[in-house]
Amino acid sequence: MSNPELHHNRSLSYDPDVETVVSGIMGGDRHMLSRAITLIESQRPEHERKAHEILDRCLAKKTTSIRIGITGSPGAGKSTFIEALGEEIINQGLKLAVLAIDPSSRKSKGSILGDKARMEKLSARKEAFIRPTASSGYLGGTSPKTHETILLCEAAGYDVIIVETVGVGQSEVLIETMVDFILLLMLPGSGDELQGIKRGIMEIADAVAITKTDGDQSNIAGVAKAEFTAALHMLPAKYPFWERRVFLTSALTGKGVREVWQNIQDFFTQIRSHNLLESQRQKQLRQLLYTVLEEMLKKEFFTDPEVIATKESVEERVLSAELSPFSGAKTLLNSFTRRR
Ligand SMILES: Nc1nc2c(ncn2[C@@H]2O[C@H](COP(=O)(O)OP(=O)(O)O)[C@@H](O)[C@H]2O)c(=O)[nH]1
Ligand SMILES: [Mg+2]
Repeated sequence: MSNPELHHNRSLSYDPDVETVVSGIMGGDRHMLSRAITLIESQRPEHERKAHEILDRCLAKKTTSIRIGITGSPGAGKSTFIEALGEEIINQGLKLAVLAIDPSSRKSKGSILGDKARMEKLSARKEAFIRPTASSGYLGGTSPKTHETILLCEAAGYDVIIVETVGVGQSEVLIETMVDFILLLMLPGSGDELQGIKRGIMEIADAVAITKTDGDQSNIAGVAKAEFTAALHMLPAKYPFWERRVFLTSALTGKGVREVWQNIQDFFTQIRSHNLLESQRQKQLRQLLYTVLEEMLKKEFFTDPEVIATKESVEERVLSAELSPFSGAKTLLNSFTRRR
């Protein structure tokens, strides 16, 4: 059983029922948790059905966790920082789940292994569950499936859940719908970027950590800190009770890591004392409901035989200006609803 691939194949042929998976998850069996996540990620309808049965059952166990999103450019040091932060967290006696989402993993499986290797020490701890996930085509890698995975991890008793995501374009808006605290990681030399694309991410960040401030980077790090602090002050406050701070950190030396964890804990103390955590979670669930509904509708629509049969001719008529895009869309929608 030394060959992991062999083990993998054998475990696939073993197909436990919903009951077994659910009680496994709730009993802290990480193999059952992994299996359920694989079902969630599967595109096969019978897997999806089973996954949702499992999820429904798991929701019965009302649990809350500290949900943290860690975002930043590729190479900013996210995985390495999570390894350091994770040590801090589990040393406090907490159970930690890390959902590491790497958009590049679509192309090469290597980067998934790379991330897991970067969190090698954490992977070895029984208090930590690390799940590298392919991004399945979503910007930044987060999808409704990530949210479902978070819910499963909560049922499995994880106290803290970290989602690692790449901050590109709209993805951070999605991450905001599933975590409570967003930590933005920036390289010390990246102050110039403040003018441009990072603004969107800055707006949703609850704290900023400047990474790799060890060795030669120490000098420019101080400048970067001042720049980021000033930039944060220009942005409208996310919460009236929360002042966003900038930390100088190094995952290599451990500098600033404890302070960041303290800051995150302070945030949760505050948001709980303002009774906002519960309402925030409800807002997130409502958003998830409609995001998933939209996806389901789209899928139903585009796989509908009537729509498929009509699509080409409608498209031709629109392209030859015989039909406006609006009338074309209406025609297609009618062919979809007529049969219902
Ligand atoms: N000097 C230094 N290098 C770091 C630090 N954190 C990460 N790195 C290096 O930066 C590279 C990218 O790190 P990684 O965690 O994979 O970044 P990610 O793509 O944001 O997850 C790796 O080669 C790390 O060894 C740090 O605190 N100090
Ligand atoms: Mg990474």
